[in-house]
Amino acid sequence: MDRLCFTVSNAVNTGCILACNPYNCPPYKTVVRLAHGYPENLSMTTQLPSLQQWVDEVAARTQPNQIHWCTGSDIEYQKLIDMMTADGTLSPLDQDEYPNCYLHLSDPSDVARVEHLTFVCTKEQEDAGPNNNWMSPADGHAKIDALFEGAMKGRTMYVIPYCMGPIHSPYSRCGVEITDSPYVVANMKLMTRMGSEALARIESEEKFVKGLHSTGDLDPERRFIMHFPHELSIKSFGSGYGGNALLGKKCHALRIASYQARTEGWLAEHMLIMGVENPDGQTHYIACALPSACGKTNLAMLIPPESLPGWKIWTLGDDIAWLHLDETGQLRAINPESGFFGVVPGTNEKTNKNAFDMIHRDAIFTNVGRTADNKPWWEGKNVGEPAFDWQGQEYDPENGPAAHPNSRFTIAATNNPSYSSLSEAPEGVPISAIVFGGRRATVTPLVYEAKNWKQGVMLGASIGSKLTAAAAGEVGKIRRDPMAMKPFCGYNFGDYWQHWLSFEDRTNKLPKIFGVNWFRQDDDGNFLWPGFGENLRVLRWIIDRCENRVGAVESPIGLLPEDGGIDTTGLDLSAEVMRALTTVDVEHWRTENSHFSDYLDGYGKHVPNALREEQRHMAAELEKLA
Ligand code: SAT
Ligand code: MN
Repeated sequence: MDRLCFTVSNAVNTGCILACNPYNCPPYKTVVRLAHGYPENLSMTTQLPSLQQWVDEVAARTQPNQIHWCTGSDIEYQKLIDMMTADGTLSPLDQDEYPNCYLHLSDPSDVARVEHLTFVCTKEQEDAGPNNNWMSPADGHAKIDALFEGAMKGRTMYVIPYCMGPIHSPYSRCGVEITDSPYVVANMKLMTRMGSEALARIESEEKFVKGLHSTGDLDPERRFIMHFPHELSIKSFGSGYGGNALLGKKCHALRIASYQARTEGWLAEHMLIMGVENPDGQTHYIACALPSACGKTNLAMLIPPESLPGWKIWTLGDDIAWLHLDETGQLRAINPESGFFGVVPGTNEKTNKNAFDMIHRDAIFTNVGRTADNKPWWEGKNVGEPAFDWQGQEYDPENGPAAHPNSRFTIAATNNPSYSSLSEAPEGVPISAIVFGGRRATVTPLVYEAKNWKQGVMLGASIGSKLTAAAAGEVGKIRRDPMAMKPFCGYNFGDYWQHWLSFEDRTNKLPKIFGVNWFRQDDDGNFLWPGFGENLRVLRWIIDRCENRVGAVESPIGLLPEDGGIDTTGLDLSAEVMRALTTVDVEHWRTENSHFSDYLDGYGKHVPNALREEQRHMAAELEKLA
């Protein structure tokens, strides 16, 4: 059972106790505001002087035609959609089969995150760490402020107050994004709790992350995404793409929040959150980190295969988790977002039926193709034929795929058939297991378990994965992506690993940590594991391990499934393949360990001793088997 109810101290949700909230936030001040809630609110202001002053300063610099304070109402959303439809920013799709769905085609140079143009601006470079591009705050401001001069002339400046996380959760944090893009406003409406209620909380707390965004002229030479963690501020110029422009998402909820989380004692992670309910009605909550475009959305919405009757999956989030210890020492998760910004290609009835059904209404599609009868089309849809590609040209396979590989859908989380109403629980859900994964053709087993928290932190820190189309760059190259946070940790990774390790000193109830890899391939490039719904078999093993129901085999990298430990009934998988998926290749792992050691060297004195000791211990254990 997964409803708005919870057990406070138990990692297993065994049923509904009471929909009470032990973490009640203090009541917010009631703010009387003339235009509060009006859809037409060009004159609306705030009673928070620091916010008003910032808005005035931005307006003076960017010189917009008008200022619109967003209420977050449905009427406001519809007006924006109508306006963008009229000016061609959006095209309505076939409203019979895709009611309330629209297509946006972006500038061809603006289709992914731009990591090389993304900076963390701290006083000392080593605070940002080798994992980030760095600029001093003074240089960062100077560089980007120059671009903002007069940038909103002739445009409307939108002020978007938003809350990341349930509006009354003490774990939530607020921000205000100023943007000149109505597309960003519409996406923020689907992805966050934005508008009047968020503004009321901001006015009460008097603390918020400041995010300033302009699409500028989309010139890649005049594009920067700057973060100022010490000032809790973000400035983004020259891109309209999700991860660069929806500032509540990667910029706030990961880069700035990871910095905030370190100082406040929690974790902001690139993780999905899902509930796995067994046939007895017990639900375990799992947080799983996978790099961008490695299937977090598919896993979070998994549909159990027929061979596992009675199991259910509940989705709380597909991208970001904020993890806190409660007063009993239990790790709890909230999803700061309230919508999905998912990869479209490959989504079909088989791979992700929930997503496939869900995106048939109320969705904004970005950079997919279209059929002749105006339905969205993408590679792997398995229905219809493309007539136009993602650049609006007549489809010609010579020009590449019809949908851009990083084309996306944006949709409110409540549209998901497997939506968990616990997504709104202020206290979040208790986490039974943390899972780290990557996209690796070799080396990493299908699943393995860390023997303890320290080994688990090393497991997460040593994740490597093939680059995907979610970031501009060399697709397919393996890179280290610790905790799937390489593009998103707002401070020095060495200090971040130390922060992770420190949780062990604060509680004895930490969840177990696991590694997964759905992407092992044979010499001919065929995937060894069927993936998708069948991944539930692996989750079941993980839960059985959490419940001490099954044994495991010791190895230098952690604990592996015993023969037959993962139920493969009904799968066409030979014992030999299963063994290949669940054994440690000592030579591969010696190389892997040595690469990881070199990688740690790059973080110098910031590498925690405990992490270095774990790495050396694994090397010694592997040596014994060599
Ligand atoms: O960065 S986005 O949020 O646009 C998508 C991703 O890469 O995870
Ligand atoms: Mn992501």
